[in-house]
Amino acid sequence: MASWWCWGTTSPYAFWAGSELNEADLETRFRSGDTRALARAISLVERRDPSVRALEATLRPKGQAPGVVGFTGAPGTGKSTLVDGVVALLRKRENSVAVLATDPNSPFTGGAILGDRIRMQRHALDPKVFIRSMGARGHLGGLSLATREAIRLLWAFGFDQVVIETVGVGQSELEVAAVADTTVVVLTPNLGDGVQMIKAGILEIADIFVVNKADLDGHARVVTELRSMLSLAPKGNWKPPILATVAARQDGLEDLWEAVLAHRRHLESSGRGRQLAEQRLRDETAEVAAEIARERIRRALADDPALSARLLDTGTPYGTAEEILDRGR
Ligand SMILES: Nc1nc2c(ncn2[C@@H]2O[C@H](COP(=O)(O)OP(=O)(O)OP(=O)(O)O)[C@@H](O)[C@H]2O)c(=O)[nH]1
Ligand SMILES: [Mg+2]
Repeated sequence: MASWWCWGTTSPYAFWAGSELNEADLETRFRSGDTRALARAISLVERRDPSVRALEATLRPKGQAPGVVGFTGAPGTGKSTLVDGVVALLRKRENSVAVLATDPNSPFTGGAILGDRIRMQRHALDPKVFIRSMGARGHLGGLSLATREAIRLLWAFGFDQVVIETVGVGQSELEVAAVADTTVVVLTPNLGDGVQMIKAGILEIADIFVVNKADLDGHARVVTELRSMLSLAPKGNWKPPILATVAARQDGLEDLWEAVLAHRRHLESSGRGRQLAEQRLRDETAEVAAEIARERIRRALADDPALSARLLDTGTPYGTAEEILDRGR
């Protein structure tokens, strides 16, 4: 099937996603381990294409969920370089690994090549490594929902580990914390006025701090300031460790991964991991419900000019929304 034909037959995005698979093929090829089918499914999720709901029902994850670790921090702190090193380390340990580079301010990428993928180029030919960029500009809460669904697809596909890199702007740090089991906050010695520059909210989401670029001046100062700042934080069961790395030389990565594993053990033994997973499922269900409701209301207003006219006349969005939802499907 020529890809231009997809424009008229399936979702127009099928063309953009660079795939000429139909939905039945997609499922079969996904199951057979074809990474192009996985990439296509993630494109559907990224665009919030409703056809993915059917796919989700058939591609139920099995077995052990992959460990999900998220890296966040200001632009240029070395997140991609760290992730590249972590991928290399995991491959040495025979783990398969998927990397999602998420940017809430980018348009849908459709998997297009971003700088992050170039930085991780050395893994491009490894069939046990899957690297994918995701964006969600213009979609309300779209990125965390899309990322969660993408993680579920990666789970169904059989990946052992999922690593997420989020560009540290706006709400994205909080979004990564909402989907990852372990959140690594990456800082550097170039922190301007020091640790006070750290944005509000970031201390709370960090399970592990990495002060990268330990080869640069000012590194020790950042570590000391961070340590004293953390000593003031309320004591929880988990005390976030502060690690030094030189990602550019792959220094400190073994310790970083050991800290991730220690945090996972903590999640497991304290029962916190299970609580978080349950909470995430509840949140996700609420987000999906909102998405379905929005779609239904938009469709009802488009299909029913009388209702639309009444809404304009009465100016009662709340009542109109309830009326549409009460109608059922
Ligand atoms: N001196 C030094 N430079 C580093 C180190 N790690 C990374 N860099 C450099 O820092 C720059 C930014 O690295 P990236 O890995 O792209 O940083 P990032 O956080 O992914 O950047 P964004 O994705 O744009 O937010 C690159 O030029 C890296 O080579 C390090 O440990 N020391
Ligand atoms: Mg990056």
